[in-house]
This record gives sequence, C-alpha cells and structure tokens, in this order.
Amino acid sequence: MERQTVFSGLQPTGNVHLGNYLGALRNWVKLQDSYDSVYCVVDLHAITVDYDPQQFEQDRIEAAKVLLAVGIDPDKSLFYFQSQVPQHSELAWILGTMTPTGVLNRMTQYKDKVARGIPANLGLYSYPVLMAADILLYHANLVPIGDDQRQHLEMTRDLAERFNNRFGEVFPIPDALIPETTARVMSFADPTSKMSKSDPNEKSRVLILDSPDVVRKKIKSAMTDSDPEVRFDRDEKPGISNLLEIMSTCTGESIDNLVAEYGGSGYGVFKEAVADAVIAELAPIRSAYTQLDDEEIARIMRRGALDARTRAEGFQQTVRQVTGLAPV
Ligand code: ATP
Ligand code: LTN
Repeated sequence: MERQTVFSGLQPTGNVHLGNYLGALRNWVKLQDSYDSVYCVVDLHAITVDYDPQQFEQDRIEAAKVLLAVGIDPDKSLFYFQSQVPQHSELAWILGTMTPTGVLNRMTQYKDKVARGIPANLGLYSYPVLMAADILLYHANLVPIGDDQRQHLEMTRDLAERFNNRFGEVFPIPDALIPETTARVMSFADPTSKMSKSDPNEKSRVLILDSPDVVRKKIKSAMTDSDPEVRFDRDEKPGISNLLEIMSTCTGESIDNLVAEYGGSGYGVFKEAVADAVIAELAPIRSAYTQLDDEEIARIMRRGALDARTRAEGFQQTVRQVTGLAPV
C-alpha cells in the first residue's frame, strides 16, 4: 500500500501553549516516523484577524522555531510557510465555489470569533475552506488536530466527497487524529472554556517555553473546586479533570492509576506532581529552542517552500485538468 500522508498546520499567532502541544503538536512529531508528513505554518489563516505586518516575518520565524524545538525534523517532514506556496490559495478558491454558505454559517469557530467582537470579513468566513485546501492539496489521509478543529475537518471531508462526485476520484477522504485525552486542554482561569492563545489572562495558559518556576506557579493557581478529592469528573470537577488529563498524557500513566495514587492526598500535593510532570515534558523543548538560529531557520523554510511548491503544483495540475481550468 502507498504510504499515507499526514498534514497539519499551526498559525503564527504566538503564545504556543500546552493545549496546542498536547492536543496536536505532540502527535505531529510522533507521526513523522511512520507517515509521509507535511507540516505548515499557516500565515494566510493568521491574517484573517488583526495583525502587525511589520512584526509578521518575526512571528512566522518564531512559529517555525517552536515547531523545530518541539521536534519537527525537516529531514523527515515537508515543512514550510503557507504563503510561499500559492497553490493553497488557488485550491481554496476552487473549493469555495463548491461550499454552500449555509455550511459556513454553521461553523462555531467563526461564530465565536464574531461574537467576541472580531470583525467579520470574507477571509475569516472562508477560513475553513482554506484549511480544507491545505489538507486536500497534498492528498492527506490523516490530520492531527485538537478537538476544536473537528467541525472544520468534517467540512473538509464533505468537500472532498463533493469534489470527487463531480470531477472524479481525486482526493482521499481525510481522517482527523484527535487524542483521547487532552484533545481539549482547558483554561487554568476557567476550566469550562478551552485554553487559548488569545485569552488576555496570561495565567490561563502554560506556554511551552515557560520557565519551570512559571509553570509551577500557573499550575498551582489553576482554578479548581473546593471539594479536596482528586477524581475524574468533567462536569463536576472540570479543573481537576483537566489536570488529570494533562498529567496522564505527560507521564503515560492512566487516569485511573493517577486517581488511585493522588485521590486522597489533597490538591496541593497533586498540583505539585502535575507541575513536575509538565516541567519534565517541556524541558527538552526549551533546551532545543535555545540552540536554534533564525538564519538557519529561514534557510530551512526556503528549502521547504521549494519542495512544497513542486509537490503542490504536481497535484494542482490534475485539479485544473479535471475542473476544466486552463493549464499553467
Ligand atoms: P487557540 O485556540 O489557542 O487560539 P488556534 O486553534 O486558534 O489556537 P493554532 O495555533 O492554529 O490555533 O492551533 C494549533 C493546534 O492546536 C490545532 O490543531 C488546535 O486544534 C490545537 N489546539 C488549540 N487549542 C487547544 C486546546 N486548548 N486543547 C487541545 N488542542 C488545542
Ligand atoms: N485551523 C487550524 C489551523 C490549520 C490547520 C490546517 C490544521 C490551518 N490549516 C490544516 C490542520 C490542517 C487551527 O488550529 N486553528
């Protein structure tokens, strides 16, 4: 059987946090060894909200640096900046002509952003179509993402099917790879909403580059309830359940075992143990980060873009042909 392809993307919007890492990036790294993997810093997605053009190149390099520190290996994965591969936008346009606005109107991420006061524009609205194009461009089979992207992936699958029905079997139908635990790491300030890059409260998230001291402080101050029992119950004890999931993913221990070990020891002791586990998990990333050089990163990304364009163009020729567009 042909080797399967993995695709995923990260926006260069700073504040890469434990949720991004445990929900998605950790899987990106693991999949590199057994799949043909394609990973992208999705800067075209990032400009759908307010951003600083002067700062943008640095933001992009920073995102690439974090991904390299996490363990993305440019010798194993195709790794590049989305805006250097124009085929993404071209395919997005074509897929947009097949996307009912009724479907886009139901996208919860779009509705949430607009409800938070982010100006609604066509780019923000069609964001999931560009995401579908990213994935389908490389004929990806598997997409490692957090739970918040589930709806976008469903839409991608529908678009692939619609395209194939109309123009012939071009795209595989991609599957989401969403972890069982930590698919939705919750905010430390409010464990009923997800940990997010854009939350103005810095204590709501642990950044993957936070120092051990800062990690410990943030975890100790994570909002929990007043009943001191450590047990897993997402509805009654969302704060503790969030910490149990985080610790389970970082240590590889099952939640049941952790509950058996910490059930009666009180929140203080438990939170110290969670902090130790997170600090140990993040230590190699922090240390790898300090070794990376911006010039070297720019070089890696230029080479990645060159390879990505070649590969994307090969696939796009088929798309232009079956849709009746003029060859380039
Ligand atoms: P945020 O919501 O934190 O602002 P994002 O989802 O808008 O981030 P990205 O940086 O592109 O933007 O996300 C990268 C990956 O991180 C995605 O696969 C997303 O599903 C995942 N992710 C984001 N937040 C969480 C979370 N709290 N728990 C688990 N996975 C998450
Ligand atoms: N929308 C995603 C980022 C993203 C993505 C993708 C993820 C853009 N294109 C393709 C997986 C596959 C988010 O996390 N906010």
